[in-house]
Amino acid sequence: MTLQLAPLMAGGGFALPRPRPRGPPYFGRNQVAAALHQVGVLLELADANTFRIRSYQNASRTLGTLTDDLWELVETGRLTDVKGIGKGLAAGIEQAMRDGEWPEDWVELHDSTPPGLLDMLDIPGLGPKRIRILHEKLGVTSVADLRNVCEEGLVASLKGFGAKSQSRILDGIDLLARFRSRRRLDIGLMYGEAFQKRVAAIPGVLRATLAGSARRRRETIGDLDLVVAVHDDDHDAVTQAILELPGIADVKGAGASKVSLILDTEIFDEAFALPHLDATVLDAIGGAEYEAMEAGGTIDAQVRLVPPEVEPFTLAYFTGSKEHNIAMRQRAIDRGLRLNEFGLIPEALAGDLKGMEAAVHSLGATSEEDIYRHLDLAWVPPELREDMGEVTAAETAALPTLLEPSMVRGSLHNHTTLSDGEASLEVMADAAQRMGWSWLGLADHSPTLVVANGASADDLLAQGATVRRCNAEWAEQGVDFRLFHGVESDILANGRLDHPDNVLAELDYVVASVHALGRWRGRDEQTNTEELLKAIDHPATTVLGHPTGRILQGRDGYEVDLMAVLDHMAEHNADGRLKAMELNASPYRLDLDWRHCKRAKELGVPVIINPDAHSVRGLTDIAYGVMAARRGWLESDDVLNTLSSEEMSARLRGDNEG
Ligand code: DGT
Ligand code: CA
Ligand code: ZN
Repeated sequence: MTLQLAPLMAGGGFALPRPRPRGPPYFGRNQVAAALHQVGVLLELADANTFRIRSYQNASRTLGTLTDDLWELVETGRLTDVKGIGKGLAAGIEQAMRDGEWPEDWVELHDSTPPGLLDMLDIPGLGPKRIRILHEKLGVTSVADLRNVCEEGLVASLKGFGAKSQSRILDGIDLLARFRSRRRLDIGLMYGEAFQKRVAAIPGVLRATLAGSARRRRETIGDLDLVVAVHDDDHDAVTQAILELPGIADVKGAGASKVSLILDTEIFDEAFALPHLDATVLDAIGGAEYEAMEAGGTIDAQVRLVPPEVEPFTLAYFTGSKEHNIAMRQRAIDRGLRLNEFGLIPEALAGDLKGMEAAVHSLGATSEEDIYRHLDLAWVPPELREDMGEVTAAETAALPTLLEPSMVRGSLHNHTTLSDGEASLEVMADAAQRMGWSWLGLADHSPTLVVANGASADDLLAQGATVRRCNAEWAEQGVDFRLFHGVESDILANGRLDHPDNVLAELDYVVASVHALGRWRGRDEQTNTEELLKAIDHPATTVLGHPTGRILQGRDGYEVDLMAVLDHMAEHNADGRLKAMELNASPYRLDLDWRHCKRAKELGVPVIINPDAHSVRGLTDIAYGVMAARRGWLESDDVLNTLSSEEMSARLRGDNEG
């Protein structure tokens, strides 16, 4: 199935790009290529002459990879030298770039096409030709219509479609809805950091900082917020430079202090690529269709440009969360102050003044710390700004000293080629050492999980022999590194574990995980919770892996009372039996949710942040786990990852004897 990779696919909608506020040129090369592509698609929807469709498609493709400066070609009258651009197209392009207006027939084509058909273009696997057929034969005019006729089975009986493509269209509609709404943290941060770097490098920019949910490290991001400090004199030039950055797919608006943009993958220096994913995860989020969608994806970004003396207030405001802001504003009001994105202003001085005019009376701040200090508070790390008790903690010097990525010395749940990992034990161990870790736990899949190439007991025990040999070598060479040998044992019916007890007893630890999600998701919370408690009670169980099975933007977890599970684990730990809760660090999971991290901490249940790595690169997912842990208020002592190899070894041994 081919995917429609429209330049302005997700979030961008299917509309002709808007002109830049100042020109000429009013449009850049990418925007012209996008417009040509759109016209090609619209002509196809309208069942136009094939040659005409081709000419737009080819011109779009040529411009997409053109290395010459397009505007220079226009100005020197050499546009028709470009292969595939005839006189007619050249005239249209020139007019658009000079005057900021697309040719009338292009606009007319857009206006005459039902908007619902354009929406359908974003459904992965559905091209204009098939949309036209669906429209003509079944009268479909919207995505909702399309869902209905698919559910009624009408698409399956259409010539050239069939049951398979009908169910694929339904999957595509679901995928699109999820993809459009919010983006996972890893993707959002990739765009956000690339954009931040490009803006920070613009002459005249004093500081550019990512704010919003990206700065708070929420597990999904709605849109990016960038706060830019710039002197008034440089304001216009900086705005213009931002609009000309690579990767700006469209400009939704550019006002005095706010620029709204759509970013696409050209923002990245290198070709956009997703890391290797474990097959179950990839399947849950849409498989190859999802990968292609991500490669052609976009994200919205709001940029705020303010003078440096206002910037700390703007940064604090747009970092949010809204709930944290409300709590802060109330605290300011209690002190006769007005807090907003422009300043912290004594009400008595502000009077009827508004916005920046009132802000000239603001208390001074050179950083966020100053704002918090004015309100008798310690600075609150962005990850905690959710109105979950952080304001009170900041008042009473009770804020946690949050876990830092550099404190991590190892993790317990990682895969090798023994099951479905990409790298051998040796390569994974080497990568962990290069990350500065002192230990690494191997937990390959157990036999029941055939799809993940679960290893037999014999193979598992042979891996144990290799682990012991490696550990002996490192000890001899005085290398502070060791492997721990575990397994990711599938939780079977009735809370039993995969592998016989005598095999499990040979291991340093066991990560018990649910993988048979079909069974678990079809059941009630109480039954699931009871089975999970049984699995935890097994003497071999050390860690509960990805506790809810959720895949962000993919599928909900199974129903389970995690508070009860945490209570139960707390009892074990109080009795000296190590039962740790995994915080699965994969940005696709972040399971344990940060809200439950806070509860684990309160109960004294140790958390282990695990990348669930299936490759060397997968180990670096630990960073997302640390972000989630910070949102959950976790400190060094709350997680097992910060233990030395000696300490970790002792904890695991204690577990075996207990
Ligand atoms: P997102 O984009 O949905 O992932 O989440 P945020 O937190 O980035 O929210 P966004 O982009 O709507 O706005 C950025 C920040 O601006 C938000 O965290 C707090 C602040 N903000 C926006 N609207 C309001 C509001 O109506 N009241 C207050 N107090 N703050 C607001
Ligand atoms: Ca946002
Ligand atoms: Zn795993």
